[in-house]
Amino acid sequence: MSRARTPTISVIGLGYIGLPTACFLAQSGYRVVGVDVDVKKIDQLRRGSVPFDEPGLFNLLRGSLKNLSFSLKPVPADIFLIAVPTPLTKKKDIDLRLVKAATRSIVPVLRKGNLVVLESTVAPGNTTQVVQSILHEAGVDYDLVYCPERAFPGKTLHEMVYNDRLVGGVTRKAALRAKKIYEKFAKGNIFITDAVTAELVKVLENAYRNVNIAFANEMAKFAHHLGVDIWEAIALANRHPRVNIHSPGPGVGGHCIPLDPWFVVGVKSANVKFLKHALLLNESKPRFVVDLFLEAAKKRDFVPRKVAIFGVAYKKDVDDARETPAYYVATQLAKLGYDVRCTDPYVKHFSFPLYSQSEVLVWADAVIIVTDHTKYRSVPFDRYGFRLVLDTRNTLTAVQIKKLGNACVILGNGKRQ
Ligand code: SAJ
Repeated sequence: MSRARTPTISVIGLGYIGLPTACFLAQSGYRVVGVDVDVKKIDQLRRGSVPFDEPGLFNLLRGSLKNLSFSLKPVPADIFLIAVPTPLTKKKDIDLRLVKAATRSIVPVLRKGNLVVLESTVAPGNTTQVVQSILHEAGVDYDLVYCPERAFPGKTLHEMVYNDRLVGGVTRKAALRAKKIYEKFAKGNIFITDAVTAELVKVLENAYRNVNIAFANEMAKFAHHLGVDIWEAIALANRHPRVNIHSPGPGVGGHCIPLDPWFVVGVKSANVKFLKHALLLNESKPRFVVDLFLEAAKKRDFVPRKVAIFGVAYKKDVDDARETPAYYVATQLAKLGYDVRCTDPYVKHFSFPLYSQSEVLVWADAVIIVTDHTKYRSVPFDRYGFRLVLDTRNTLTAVQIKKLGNACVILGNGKRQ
C-alpha cells in the first residue's frame, strides 16, 4: 500500500449505524465502500435514496456519494468497520451469527496491516473470543478494536459527531490508529481503553437505562396502589440535585435497551440477578397496560370492543417500531378477543395493519396511547365520545385531560384509574 494515497474503508452493514458512519467517513475524505447483503438496499443506495428515515440522512448521503460506493461483498480495503445487528435468540442469548458472517466475509480480503473495527454491540469478551478467532484464519498481522456506537435514533447524525466516543483496542497501537480515523469527523472526546472494557462500557450504558426505567415502572405500579400521581411525584423528586428518576411507560422498546442487558445476564457463571429482575419487570409492562385498561373499563361499567392503539413506534417522534411495547399490547388484546386497530404518524411497516388516525378515531370505542408522539397532544380525543382513553406515557395536555374527564386514565396516576 502506498503511504500517500487515500486510505479505503469498507463498512460492513448499512443499517442505522453503518450507513451514517460510512457517509461521515466518505465526507471526511476516505474512499468508502458500503457493504450489505441486502440486494434491495444496495440498489436503493446506488440510486441515492435512503432505506430508512433518520433526520438529515438523505442530505448526508447525497453529499457523500463522491467518495462512497456500494457492494454486496467486501472488497480489499485498508480498514474494515463492522456494524451489523446483534439480536437475541429466543432463549435470550446473544445471537452473533451476523457478526460471525460479517467477520468471515472479511477473511478472504484481509491483508497485512489492515485495521478491523467492530461497532456492533456484543457481550464482554466477544471481540477477541469471536472476531479475533475468525480473523486468525486469514493468517496475516492486522489490528483490531472495539468501538461501540452511542447514537440515539432520531438524533443519530448529531450524536455521531458530538458524543464522546470510546475506542477499545486489542492492542494500544490498534486503539491509537482507530482514534485517528474517528477524529476525522467526531467532535466529542475520544477515550482509549482495552477492548473488553469498551465492550462492558457499552452494555453498562444500556443496562443503566433499563434498570432506571424498571425502577420508574415499579414505582408507577406502587402509585396506583397508593392512589397518587407518580408523574407529579417524580417531577418533585427530580428537583433534588442528585436525583434523576426516569419515566415509567408501557414497556421498553428499541433495538438496544430491552436486549443488550441480556448479554450480561447471559454470562451464566456471573449470576447477575438484579439486572435480570429489571429486564423482566420492564417486559411485564405491556401486560400491566392491558390489565389497567380492562380494570378501568370494568370500573366504568363499559365493555370495550374496538380498541385503537395510538402510536406503535418504540419511542416518541420516530418511525422505528423495533421491540415496541405496542406490539405486545395489541397482541394481548387481540388474544383476549378485542378488535384492535393501530395508527402511527411515522411508522410505515408493522406486524398489525396500520390505519390512518382519522379512520381509527371514528371507528374505535376506546383508545390506548402507547407512544407519546408530540402530535397526539393536539388530537381532540374528547370529540369522539370515547368511554375510555388510557394514556400510558403522560402524553396528554392538561386541557385534553380536562375535556376527557372521567374517560381519561393515566398509567402511573393513581388518581385517574
Ligand atoms: N423509555 C422509558 N422511560 C424513560 C426513557 C426511555 O420508558 O425514561 C423507553 C423509550 O420509550 C423506549 C425505550 O425506553 O421504548 C428505549 O429508549 P431510549 O430513548 O432510552 O433509548 P434508545 O434505544 O433509543 O437508544 C439507546 C441510547 N442509549 C442510552 O441512552 C444509554 C443510545 O445512546 C444508544 O446508542 C442506543 O440505545 C444503542 O444503540 O445502544
